[in-house]
Amino acid sequence: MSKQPSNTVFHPASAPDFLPLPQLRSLQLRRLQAVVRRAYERVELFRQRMDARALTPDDVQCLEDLARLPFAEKTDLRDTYPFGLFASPMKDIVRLHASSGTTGKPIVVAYTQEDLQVWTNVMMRSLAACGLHEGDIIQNAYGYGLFTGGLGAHYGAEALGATVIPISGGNTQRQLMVMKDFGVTAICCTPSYFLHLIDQSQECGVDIRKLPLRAGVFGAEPWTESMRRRIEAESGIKAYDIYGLSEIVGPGVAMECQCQTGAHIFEDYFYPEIIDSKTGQPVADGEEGELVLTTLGKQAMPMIRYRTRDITALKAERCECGRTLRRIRRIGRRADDMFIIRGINVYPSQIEAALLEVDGALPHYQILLTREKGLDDLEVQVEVTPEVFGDTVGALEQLRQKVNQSIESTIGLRAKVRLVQPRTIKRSEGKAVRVIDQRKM
Ligand code: DLL
Repeated sequence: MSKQPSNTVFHPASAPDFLPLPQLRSLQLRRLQAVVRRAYERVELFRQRMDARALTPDDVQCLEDLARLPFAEKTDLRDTYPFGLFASPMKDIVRLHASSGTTGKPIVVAYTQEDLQVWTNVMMRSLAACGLHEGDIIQNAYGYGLFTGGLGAHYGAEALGATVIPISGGNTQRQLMVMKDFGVTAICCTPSYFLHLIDQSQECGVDIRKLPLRAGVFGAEPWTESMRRRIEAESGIKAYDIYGLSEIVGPGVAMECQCQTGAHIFEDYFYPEIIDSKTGQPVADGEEGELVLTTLGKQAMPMIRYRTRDITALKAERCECGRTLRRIRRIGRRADDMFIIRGINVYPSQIEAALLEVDGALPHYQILLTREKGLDDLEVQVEVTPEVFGDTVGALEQLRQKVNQSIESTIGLRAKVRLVQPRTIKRSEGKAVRVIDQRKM
């Protein structure tokens, strides 16, 4: 079967993507005023921070006034764990998701019915933006569960009228069988997992280029233009970038259109700013900095000026597709030490916390990230006390297993654990080098 050209007829759900700018800006202002009021009236942390600056919701008279409000950060979610930032009573909250915190505890995010509708709407518009529509068969290989990827893409695809295969992540052979046998036309997963599928397809005797698959909706981790070129050349599909984060909604904060020149932010629901991550001041137009997002339609957990730590730049110039929504440049790095492996966010501090749980392990460790056949591997090297090292092989193996379990129960991923003698890991004179990332993009 030959690959169908992508549909360039716009889906009716995409109408807000094309709002004339004056209309979009006034909608944003109305929504901003409402969300600031909601956060101020219902969330202690926002109220206290605004009071400390002698600000009230009435001080937001124009979009520029947003810059006067205080930032919110990941640590705020940790400090108010689990439900301290909720602006709705539990009876109105219909869904919880969670994502990695900076230490052992996850961060929890909440949705009302209305929030789920907004999320479904932006995900539907995301899929429509890359030319998907009714009749498409979408293999959703994002993980279902606390991670927002699976259910986010699922609801959006159903609302679009596409056929969803909720296969979730993993089980590569089954993924390839389903892709071939069910006539899948689009896939949602992390870009690295798709590379793995490409690698394995040859061994499984499947030629993806000959399948009807024509689009991939790839995100949840950084990837590069060269990775896009490789994916497209080796599979014959179009690879699109989707961006999002749990704290704001999940996937569907921004999505590339068929021009593939940066992801359009769904600005009617998420207001972007770019700041210098050291000073907190806005950067000049088009300059690189940290993306800060404000939710304009969130009920259960409004976020005002949330510092994403993702480094990008805003492109204000009009895209050829005609969307009035600004675009973000591809996110290549973060302002903190979080890394993403197999779509899971991990902070070195989580691994450190897991190590410190185990007697005999020392807080000297290094994390090695590698990629083989498109699949990420995580190795943790950790020093152990001289007593343990002098002990029997059995005792050492037992300790290795304990460390392994502790890491797995903290980050939800299995790591390769290597126990090493004290003072093996190179000490740094400045900041310890915790992560060595040898993955090639
Ligand atoms: O990764 C939501 C998502 C699911 C996005 C599926 C796209 C597709 P979190 O687990 O909270 O949420 O992780 C959010 O992942 O702050 C970025 O650092 C990174 N990230 C997400 N999408 C991209 C992307 C989901 N397209 C964190 N490019 C974010 C680069 C991305 N980094």
